[in-house]
Amino acid sequence: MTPPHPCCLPSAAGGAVPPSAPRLLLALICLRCLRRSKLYYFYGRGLGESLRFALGAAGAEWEDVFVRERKDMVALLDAGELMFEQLPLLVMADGTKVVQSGAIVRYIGRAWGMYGDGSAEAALIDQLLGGIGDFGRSLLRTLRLLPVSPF
Ligand SMILES: N[C@@H](CCC(=O)N[C@@H](CS)C(=O)NCC(=O)O)C(=O)O
Repeated sequence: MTPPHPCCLPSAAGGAVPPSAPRLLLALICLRCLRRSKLYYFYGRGLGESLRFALGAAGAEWEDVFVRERKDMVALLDAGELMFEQLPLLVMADGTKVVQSGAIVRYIGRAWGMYGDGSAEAALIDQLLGGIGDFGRSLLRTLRLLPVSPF
């Protein structure tokens, strides 16, 4: 995982464009960052990791933007970037913004032609994603990292 560029910090201006003049200048001269999609998530694997795998499998160029401090999350919230006030958030180089990890992974699949050929194959992929999600949650319950159902 590469460390984020200083110009990739989330901001009240909409995440991709930092508000202060020095940062704005940095973003303008940082072509590497401008050309890349950005995945905003907390500093950890969590719901971001499967998206990183998907972006990696797609051969995408992206920047991990780690939200490390409360003020960075507040800046994203205040900018109205988070439809459900949660991360992850994917901001594509063309400006497309997607939240909800399931929607993001499917978006990546469609955008990079990895979502099968036709609705039957897409349904097969959806079933696999659903099953993998269930397996992950069972594992977390076994490790007592998620509450166990009383039933
Ligand atoms: N259904 C959402 C869940 C997202 C979610 O729970 N995000 C957590 C981090 S893993 C979050 O942003 N928590 C901050 C908060 O709720 O204030 C998804 O799959 O993206």
